[in-house]
Amino acid sequence: MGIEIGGEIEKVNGKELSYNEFVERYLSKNQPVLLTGLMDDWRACKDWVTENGRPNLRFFSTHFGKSRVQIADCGTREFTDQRRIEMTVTEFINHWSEDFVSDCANGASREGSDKSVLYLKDWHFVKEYPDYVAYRTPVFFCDDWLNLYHDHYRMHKDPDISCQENNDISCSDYRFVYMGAKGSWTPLHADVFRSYSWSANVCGKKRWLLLSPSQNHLVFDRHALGISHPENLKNCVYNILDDVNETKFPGFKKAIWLECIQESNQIIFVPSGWYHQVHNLEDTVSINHNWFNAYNISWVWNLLLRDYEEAKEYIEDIRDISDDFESLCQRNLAANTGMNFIDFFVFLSRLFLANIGQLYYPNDENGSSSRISSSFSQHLALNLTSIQMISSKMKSMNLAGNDDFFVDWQEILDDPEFSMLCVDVGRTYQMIHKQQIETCDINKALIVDLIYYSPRIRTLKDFVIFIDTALTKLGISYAKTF
Ligand SMILES: O=C(O)CCC(=O)C(=O)O
Repeated sequence: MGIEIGGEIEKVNGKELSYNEFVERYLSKNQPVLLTGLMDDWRACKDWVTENGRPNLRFFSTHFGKSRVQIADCGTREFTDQRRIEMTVTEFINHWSEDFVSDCANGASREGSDKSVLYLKDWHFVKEYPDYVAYRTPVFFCDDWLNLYHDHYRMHKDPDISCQENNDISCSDYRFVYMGAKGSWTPLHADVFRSYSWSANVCGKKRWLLLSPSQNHLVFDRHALGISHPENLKNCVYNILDDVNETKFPGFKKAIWLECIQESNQIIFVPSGWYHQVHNLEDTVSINHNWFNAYNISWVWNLLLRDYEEAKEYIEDIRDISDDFESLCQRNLAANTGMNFIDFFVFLSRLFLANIGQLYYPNDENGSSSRISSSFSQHLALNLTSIQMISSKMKSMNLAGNDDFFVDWQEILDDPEFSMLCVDVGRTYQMIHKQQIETCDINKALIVDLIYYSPRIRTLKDFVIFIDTALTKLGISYAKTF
């Protein structure tokens, strides 16, 4: 049973696209696009590629060979993913080169060989080599709350839960390098936190198959059909190009896929919640980021809510004998999803303060109207109102254990990491909107006023009241796209 391809992903010259056009046509509509012309000056495109356009394996081995990385064995399934092993970059490259030499000698293609194709995935290259500037993130993808936040904080505090490998690099960010020989591939999935992703081919060629979220129910097993949250049952097709069992997945044959052949120097934007499967048609090196912002933060919250319901259902039978059932649910949620409600609340609080800090000083001096019309201010207003919307949704859940939603503003504001987050947030939106704005002492301005009337936020209700008051003070009631 083959799959039905309904069309191709639109291809656009990124040099001829403005930021606002990208937002309007793709980001806010959650539509994929293939972008060209955005990698011309990347160091990675020179250093990592040989003259004949192949991955420069020797360069990787010489300069980054000692890094320990995650390698997927593409021939072995483990639950919903491929089996992972850890090795050094040099070990991985030796394996890759040996395959290449023996295949050339036998005149055989690697696809036909018995040996499993290995695929280096999720290498936190930027965190590990911050001084080697391999690339600059294109402006379209810079409004990235996930990585801005991870540059200063961890999403979940307890390292036993949040990060199985328990090492700083592997918990650090969502900026990755992928490297794999022809034939390596990634099974069907939707991205972590239902984030957006972008993926740039430094060299090689990939085949992407994407499914619109409106058809997600078709790739889940028959028990999920007709249920409001089909993904809860977790039985998703693993390889859409395999013989998919029609009895188990009766909806699968109705799915209509979008296809994209991505060449080198092209970047694909994968929107939130789009299931996708990816095949390397040639030896390929790519860079990819996961990210979210005001446009898809509701996807993150919806996933968290769904995973929370699932965590709760899973231990429902011990509710009566559990001292603190809600805490247990939150613990399991953090373990399974990478964050829980409290983490998300702290994340939203810090982001809210960092955004409002950009608007606060000038408005305090001049009144709100002088700046709120600019695209820079509009963007911040959009961020703030999206956080307001999500916080109100969280509040309406009336969660037990609400006392855990405790944020000490003073502590946040006194934290040097927060000052740095504010600087990064300011720089990001100034860069996106090409604005030069005087920097100000955000901490002092905020402490004087915001803290005055709200030193402690004990409940989500307090938080929502605080947000509403702060937005009213700034004259922000509704933010449209800019
Ligand atoms: O390039 C790949 O193999 C997979 C990348 C991917 O799935 C993603 O960026 O979300």
